[in-house]
Amino acid sequence: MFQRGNESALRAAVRRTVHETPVTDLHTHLYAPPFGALLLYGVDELLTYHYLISEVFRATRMPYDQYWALSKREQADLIWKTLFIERSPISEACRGVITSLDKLGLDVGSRNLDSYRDYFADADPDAHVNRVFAAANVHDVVMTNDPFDEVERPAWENGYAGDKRFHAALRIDPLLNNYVYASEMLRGWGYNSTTHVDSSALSEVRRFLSDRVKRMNALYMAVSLPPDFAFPEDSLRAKLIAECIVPVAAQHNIPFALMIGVKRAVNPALKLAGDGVARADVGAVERLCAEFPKNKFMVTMLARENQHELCVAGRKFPNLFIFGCWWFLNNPSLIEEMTRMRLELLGLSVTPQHSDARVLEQVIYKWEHSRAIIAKVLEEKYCDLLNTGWNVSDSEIARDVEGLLGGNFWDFQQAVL
Ligand code: HDL
Ligand code: ZN
Repeated sequence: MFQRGNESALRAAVRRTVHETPVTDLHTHLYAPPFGALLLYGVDELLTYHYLISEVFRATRMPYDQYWALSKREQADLIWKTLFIERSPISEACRGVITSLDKLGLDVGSRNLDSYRDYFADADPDAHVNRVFAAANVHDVVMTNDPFDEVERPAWENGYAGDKRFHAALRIDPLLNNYVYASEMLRGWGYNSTTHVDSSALSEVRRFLSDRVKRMNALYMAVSLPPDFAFPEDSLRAKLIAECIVPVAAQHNIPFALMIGVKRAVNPALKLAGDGVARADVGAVERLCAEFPKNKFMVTMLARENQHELCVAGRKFPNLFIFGCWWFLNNPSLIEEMTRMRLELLGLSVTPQHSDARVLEQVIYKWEHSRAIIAKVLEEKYCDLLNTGWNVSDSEIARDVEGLLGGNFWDFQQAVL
C-alpha cells in the first residue's frame, strides 16, 4: 500500500504496471496472416506509411506522379533519405519507425536501411506476428473488416476460421456514405436491396448486416463519418443508422462505433495520405445516445476541438464509450492533453488509446509511446490521491490499468444495458 511520502515508489509501480499490462488494441488496420498481402510488415511498409508520405512531400519537390511511379522500395529509399538522413526524424511518425526498429533489436545507430530489410526479408508472418506482439506487449487486436473490400472478401469466402490474436470489426463506410454503390454490391450477393429505400430494402440491409456480424463474429460495427455528420437528419444515412445499424447492433448486443470528423480526399493526389480533419457536432452523438439508450455507442472524434465536449457528453450518457487518440491526435502533446482531460472528467471509464496500426510493427511504437504518456498522467493522478491521505495499493493500480488497456472495452462490448 502506497501512502503519503511514497510518491517515487508509487510512480515506479505505475510505470512498471502500465508497461507490463498486455493491451487489447481495439482499432487497427492489421490483418491475421491468412489475409495474405493485406498483413503489411517490414521496414519498407513502415517507411511508406501514409503519414510519412504526406510528410515527405513537404520536404521534396518531386511531383506526385513521379513519386507514385516509384516502386515501394524506391519510395522507402526516398523517404528514408529525405526525412531520416537529410533531416532528423523528429516527427511522431518518423520517430515511430526508429522506436519499432530499436525495440526489435536492430542497430538503429547504423542507419543501414538494407540491414533492416535483411532482418524482415524471410520472416514467417505467423511467427513474426507473435514476435511483434510480444515486443509491443499487445495481447490481441481488432481488425477493420470491410465486406465491400474486393481484396479482403476472398479470405472470408474461403473459410477463414478466425485467429484469437485478431478480432473482427464490421466496417460499413460504403453502406452509410455511398449507399447506391453498396446497394448494387448487396444485390450481387443475393440481397434484394434497392436504391429506393423502402421497408423491404431496409429489411434486406438488416439481413446483410446480421449475416456479416455472424460470419465475422464482429465485436462491433464501425463507420467513419464526415464533420457534417448529423443526427437525426432527413437523410438516407440517418435512416440506415436508425432502422438498420441500431436494431442489428441491439440484436447482437454489440456496439456501433462512430469515428467522426474526417474530411476525405482534401488532397486527392496524396491518395490515402490526402484526408483532413474538421470539427464536428457532438450534438449528433448526444441525440443518438439519447434516442437509443439501450444501444451501445463507441465514439472517437478526430478534431482536437471536439474532445472536451465529447468528454462532457460521456458524463451524460452511460451508453457512450469514448476511445482513442485517433490519427492526427495520436501525438504525444495531444495524447497527454486528452488523457488528462478524460481521467479528470470520466475517471477510469474510457479506453484512452488505440493504435490504428496499418503496418504490423507500428503496434510497437504506438504502444511504447502511448504507454509512457498514460503512465505519466496516471502517476500524477495517484500522487494527487496520496496527497489527500488516500492510500493506493499495487493491486488497485493493476486493476485500474488493466481496465484502461483493454478491460473497459471488453466490459462495454459485453454489457447488456
Ligand atoms: O478511417 C479510419 O479508420 C482511419 O483510421 C483511416 O484508416 C486513416 O487512414 C488512418 O490510418 N488513420 O490512422
Ligand atoms: Zn483507422
